[in-house]
Amino acid sequence: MNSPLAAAITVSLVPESRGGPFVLTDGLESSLATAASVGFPAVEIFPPSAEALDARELKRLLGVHGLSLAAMGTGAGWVVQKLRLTDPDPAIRGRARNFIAGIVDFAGKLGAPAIIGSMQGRVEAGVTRAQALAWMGEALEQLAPRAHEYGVPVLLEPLNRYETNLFTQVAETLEFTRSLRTRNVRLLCDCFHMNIEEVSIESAIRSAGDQVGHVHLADSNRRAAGLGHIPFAPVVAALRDVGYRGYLSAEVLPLPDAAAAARQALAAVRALTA
Ligand code: LER
Ligand code: MN
Repeated sequence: MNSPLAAAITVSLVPESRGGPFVLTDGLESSLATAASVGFPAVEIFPPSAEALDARELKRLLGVHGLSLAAMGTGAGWVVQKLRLTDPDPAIRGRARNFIAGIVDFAGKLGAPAIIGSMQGRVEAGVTRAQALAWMGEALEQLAPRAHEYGVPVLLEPLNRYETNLFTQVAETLEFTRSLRTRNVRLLCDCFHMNIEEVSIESAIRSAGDQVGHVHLADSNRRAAGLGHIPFAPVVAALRDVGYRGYLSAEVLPLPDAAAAARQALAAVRALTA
């Protein structure tokens, strides 16, 4: 979090994520060039795995284009490898944890946090909610101190009900994070999910206060802010009121096309933060 309310844009390097909310999907080099030419100061990267990335090359490209790394997603562990932290199989839970640890280390060295969204999994049939929460707790008690060594948090993202039944709302997610020993988990507030699950997006942000660690600025239809019907001015006012000084990251669909979505996402952040 290096500047107050800066824009970021999503870059996916995972072919299997096509159709998902990622704007730039043309490979690392081309995507970073596009992000910079549109005017973004930062990118959020969704990699296949930590091992699939070349740290030197990524650092070089970020430097060439004057971009920061806002955050790094871990969802490919689920999308590609079907790993999740609440899988009933302990071997899969262990692999999920290792997968995320790799991204915590990789992103941490670049000063960026890792995101746990779809890797939270769900409360499966035959598993109690208490058990799923205990598995999440065990994982986060390891991953969050690991991220702390790099001076970054781990980001836990409530998702909408069609993607998980574990963390769908800010209140229950906060109750869980406050129950942990580690103080290094922050919430990722994704306005698309919040528009489905929260009574009020801005009230949820106010209730999270200083626990807001990252924001996915996506509209009601998951297009760039301004292309749906969420009133964003009160959302940004709430973020300012809680002292949030991080990224407003466009994790949105590349519609009507990637270039137009990118331009709209940046214009929306500029208008909202002017
Ligand atoms: C998934 O819907 C999402 O919002 C991502 O940020 C989670 O990995
Ligand atoms: Mn999201």
